[in-house]
Amino acid sequence: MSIQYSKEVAAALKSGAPLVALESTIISHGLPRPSNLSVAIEVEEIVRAHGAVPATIAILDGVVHVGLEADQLVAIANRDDIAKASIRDLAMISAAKTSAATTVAATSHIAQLAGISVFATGGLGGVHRGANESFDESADLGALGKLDIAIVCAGVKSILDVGATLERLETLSIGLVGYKTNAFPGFYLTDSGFTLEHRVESAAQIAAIIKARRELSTDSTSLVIANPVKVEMDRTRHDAILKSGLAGAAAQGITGKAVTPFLLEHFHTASDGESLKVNIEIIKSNSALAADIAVALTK
Ligand code: PSU
Ligand code: MN
Repeated sequence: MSIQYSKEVAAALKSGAPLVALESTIISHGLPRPSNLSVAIEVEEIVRAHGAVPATIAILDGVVHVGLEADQLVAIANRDDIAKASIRDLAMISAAKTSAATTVAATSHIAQLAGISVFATGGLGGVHRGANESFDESADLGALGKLDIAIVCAGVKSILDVGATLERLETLSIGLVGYKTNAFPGFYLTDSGFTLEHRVESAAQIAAIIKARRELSTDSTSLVIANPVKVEMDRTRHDAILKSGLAGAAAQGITGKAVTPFLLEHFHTASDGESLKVNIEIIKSNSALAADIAVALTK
């Protein structure tokens, strides 16, 4: 696989400057236009303001990019031919010289290849409701069970089966800590109702955990840092929209990789942008914390 680094990322890799990987599925399939582009740009700025270098990852015309130049970020946000790629799709997209945004799984895979160890996203993929029948479990979990990345997220989306996802994280030996919280966040909600065993208060503490993982060789799987959003969605509204979204997906026969984008879009439309506002806050806050962790790791 040919990998191309942006000028900024290439320089950072050379000098050992702190780097933060960013995914592109959120840009192409998770946020509506035109806010997707402005958020992508703003998130990169936040990472820089916190002293790290952003590496947004995507495939354009068969080339795997680690770090996007300005026009490439525009392409990912606005082009209509951007597929959604998980790890298993990478080779096909690359060989066919087509384009794709990368999920948490695919972004983690490429970040590890590039030697980047900290990643910021919105919410992880997980076990879907009804997975006992559909077997729909995101490839994000399997990927985090075999790659070493420290990923900052706001938990998993409430559209998923949160309890089952937590069980799978445990089975796969994926590390899990709450940032200034004892409650596993539910993406749009600050508390999913599930309690966390480990809580940390600072980026320095997270960096110490990452170093201890290396020393103890428990770094053959990933570390999830759950960072709850400060202002959550209205709960009653959230629950109603979730219900109508799940019913809509079932009625329209939405399955496979289309499920997550469908439900996110439903939330954004049905909440008149309230969920979008929360979603954007989540990505910004996670990027800032990821940058702080990357910087702390260099100390
Ligand atoms: N969280 C968001 N927005 C997103 C996603 C997660 O807030 O768009 C994306 C991520 O790229 C994640 C993917 O890896 O959804 C999971 O998709 P699936 O459930 O099909 O594995
Ligand atoms: Mn799925």
